[in-house]
Amino acid sequence: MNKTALITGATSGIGKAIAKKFAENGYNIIITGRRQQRLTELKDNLSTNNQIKVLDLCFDVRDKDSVFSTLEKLPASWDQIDVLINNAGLAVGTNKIHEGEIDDWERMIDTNVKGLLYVSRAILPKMAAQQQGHIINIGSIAGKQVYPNGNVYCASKHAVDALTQAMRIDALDHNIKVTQVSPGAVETEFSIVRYKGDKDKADKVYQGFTPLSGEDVADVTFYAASLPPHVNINDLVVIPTAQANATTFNKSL
Ligand code: NDP
Ligand code: 8X3
Repeated sequence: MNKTALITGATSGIGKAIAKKFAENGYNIIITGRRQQRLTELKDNLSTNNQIKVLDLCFDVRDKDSVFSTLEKLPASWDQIDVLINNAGLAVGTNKIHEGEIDDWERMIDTNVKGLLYVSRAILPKMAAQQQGHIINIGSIAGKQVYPNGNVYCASKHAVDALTQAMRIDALDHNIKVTQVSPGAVETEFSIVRYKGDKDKADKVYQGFTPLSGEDVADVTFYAASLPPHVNINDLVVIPTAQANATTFNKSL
């Protein structure tokens, strides 16, 4: 029987690549995001090209009522979720804290921290009841280090790091694996969102070195999900070869 993976934020970048990777490897997949048209296109593409089923669910992870009403009433054939990939997230703005936009802070905390908690709270009881499951949280190098002007985004990803550790402790008795995948620079729509649509600024982030692609992160995420039942990767930092840490790049290669 096919396993099922639920991927949040599958309309773009890392989440879309993860959906494709799991679909190509025989998982039935639940894809979520706020942009219905992209979900529909991805669903059509993945179900045409793979012998699997795809369920698309359009909701905002910040909307507590939508998250619970959607995920607690999944059709019976979708109710066993083997892998949850908490990927939906964003950075918005690069202001220093004393010049920070409160709305930017709320978007990041509500999405990256509270949204991840809502989705996990809806799915974890199902995994606990079935005495198996795997939660994979997409953290970041920003959850390992704080860098200039990263303030609230870094704090939100440090929270993901802490919540990953907490989930692993709390879910241990239910045979649930919990993994964090923490990427460095990945070229997606991430920087366009961070720079609020300024494509020139976004493009500059990835100039002079080869960043990761969404597919690179999808490969390591799928590897973490493919290990034998007794083996778990707790934490996996995946970074471009030309990046040593959050702020140190070799742009001369
Ligand atoms: P993208 O902007 O390309 O994709 C972000 C995804 O998150 C989209 O599918 C978007 O869907 C979804 N999303 C954002 N806000 C919400 C929301 N409120 N409700 C539901 N879905 C939402 O960026 P990435 O693929 O790069 O980012 C994916 C994850 O990877 C994020 O958690 C990010 O922090 C993390 N990350 C990214 C890195 C990078 O350098 N790119 C490095 C390290 C970590 P939609 O807009 O349709 O709702
Ligand atoms: C995204 C990578 O370095 O911009 O999480 O924080 S970074």
